[in-house]
Amino acid sequence: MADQAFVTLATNDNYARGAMVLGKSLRKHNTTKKLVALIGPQVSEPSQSVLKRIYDEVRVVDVLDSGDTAHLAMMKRPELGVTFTKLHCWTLTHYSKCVFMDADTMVLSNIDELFDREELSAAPDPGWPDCFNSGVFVFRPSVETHGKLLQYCTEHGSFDGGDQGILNGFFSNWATADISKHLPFIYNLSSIAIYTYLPAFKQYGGNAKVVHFLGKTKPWDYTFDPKTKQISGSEQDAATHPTFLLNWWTLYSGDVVPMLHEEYGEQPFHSGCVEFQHSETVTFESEQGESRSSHAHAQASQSQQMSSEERKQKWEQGQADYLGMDSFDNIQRKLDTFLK
Ligand SMILES: [Mn+2]
Repeated sequence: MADQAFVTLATNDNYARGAMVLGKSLRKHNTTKKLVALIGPQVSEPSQSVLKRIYDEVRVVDVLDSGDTAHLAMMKRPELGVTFTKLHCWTLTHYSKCVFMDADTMVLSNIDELFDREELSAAPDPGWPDCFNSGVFVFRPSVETHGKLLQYCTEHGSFDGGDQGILNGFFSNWATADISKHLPFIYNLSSIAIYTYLPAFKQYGGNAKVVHFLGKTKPWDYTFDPKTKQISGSEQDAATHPTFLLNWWTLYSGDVVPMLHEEYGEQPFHSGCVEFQHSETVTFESEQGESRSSHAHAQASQSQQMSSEERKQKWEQGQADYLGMDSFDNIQRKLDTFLK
């Protein structure tokens, strides 16, 4: 149906990658619905181009620029910036019904049957099951509802600081009013639940239709070697099921990374895949040739003052420190330690 759509949100290039994988997973499972991505103004041009190849509609939402009620709401509650961007999905009134999905979700089968449900349908949150998890929900775009939600935001704020608190406050009878609005947990299976109730996961997990990578560490925070299918990095967070993570990386490295390469062209970028990092750096080294060593020392000392978080951001913006910390020699050394 042309007037029904899956909608997601990406406010930066990392979440954009999640959105790319989500969109690809929906296409792979032959959805008949439209795909819409709401993006923040920070999403880079090449990422926008890839999203446009996967999604029917990519819409830049800049609440700061909007000059309307959303902007006013934002001025009263500046801490809810991303939330206001998400609530923007209610303004997509050229669709009669939508399913919102977080960019850190991925579908494992066709889920078009969710459009048989009514607003607001969602699955229980594993942390507090009388609240719904706002990573996957069915809604009806409406300017009126959007206005009421914004008003609710300014009056009550969010009890958890994000959209889930607001939506649970606004649709407050979800837990008790209508059981048909309770989506089965398999439509929003968070990896956290696997560890909190393993026997249930063993019993029902095989039927999972949507996996939600809840928690701090997202799939794109890892590093993947497409040859060996090894996922590495992020020791602190074991809450992700390895099979789901591998599904994500297989789709990302096979279907999304080639598109990113096409859109970035000569511009370097950090794909997160070991072999791509390697070949990009080789290309750069052969181009830059001799000028490398003369700058290497100064650059190296400069980059040591940068935190690893800053450095990661630089990578993602395509500003790798090729002459210093991210030089071929250093990356080669790192790769060698993995290969041992
Ligand atoms: Mn999420």
